[in-house]
Amino acid sequence: MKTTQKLFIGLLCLSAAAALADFYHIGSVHNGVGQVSDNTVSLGGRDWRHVSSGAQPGGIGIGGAGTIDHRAGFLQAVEVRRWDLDTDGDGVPDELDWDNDGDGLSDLDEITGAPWGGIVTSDPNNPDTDGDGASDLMEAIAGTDPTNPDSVFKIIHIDSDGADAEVTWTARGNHERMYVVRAIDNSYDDAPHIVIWSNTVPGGEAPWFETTGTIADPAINARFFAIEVIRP
Ligand SMILES: [Ca+2]
Ligand SMILES: [Ca+2]
Ligand SMILES: [Ca+2]
Ligand SMILES: [Ca+2]
Repeated sequence: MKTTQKLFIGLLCLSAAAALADFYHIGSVHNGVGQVSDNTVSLGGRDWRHVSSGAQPGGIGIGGAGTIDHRAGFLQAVEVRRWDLDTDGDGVPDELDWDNDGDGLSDLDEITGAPWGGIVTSDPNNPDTDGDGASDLMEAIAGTDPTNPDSVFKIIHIDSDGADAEVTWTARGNHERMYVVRAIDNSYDDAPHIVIWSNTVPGGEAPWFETTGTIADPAINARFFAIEVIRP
């Protein structure tokens, strides 16, 4: 937790410097603990407000070389031009929102790309960075690329293979995800809920291990299929 807080503080310090350079949307990454001041400050013909963090490490510490480091209070000096910006419209301004776009992934996870092992990063102000219909959180769970609209979890083929029905979907190989294939006989009255197969899928190449999964369903009735992906 301390590591996370320190990272936020570093970002806010950068934001304070950026404010002097006529920066509009600053400090949009926050730990969600602080508060916005009621006091407005006019600077350069614009209004700014202070944002504080309630979870910063406080007090005075001793540095590695025996120097004294002040750790408390400096965040009070951060001034924010767009204190009222609320990307996802949930009533919590971005400065205090741990998840600006409301996609279920924290701002920190999105700007570091931690859910994807740092291979790519997603946009903390866009719930579906690549616009493929799968939210950034869904792509994190499925292990697909949030910046590539061609990389998305879906059924791509249902066909007959002799007497069997063959179902194929886009999968993450290397046994990194669990897939559950569900089916139900020809009916519009219920969602597919009968589990007919579940396992991991091998194959693919690093870093994405993109491949396909295929199962053959020997049932003789017409069926609807659904695939579920589980991130261990
Ligand atoms: Ca988010
Ligand atoms: Ca996002
Ligand atoms: Ca997407
Ligand atoms: Ca994608």
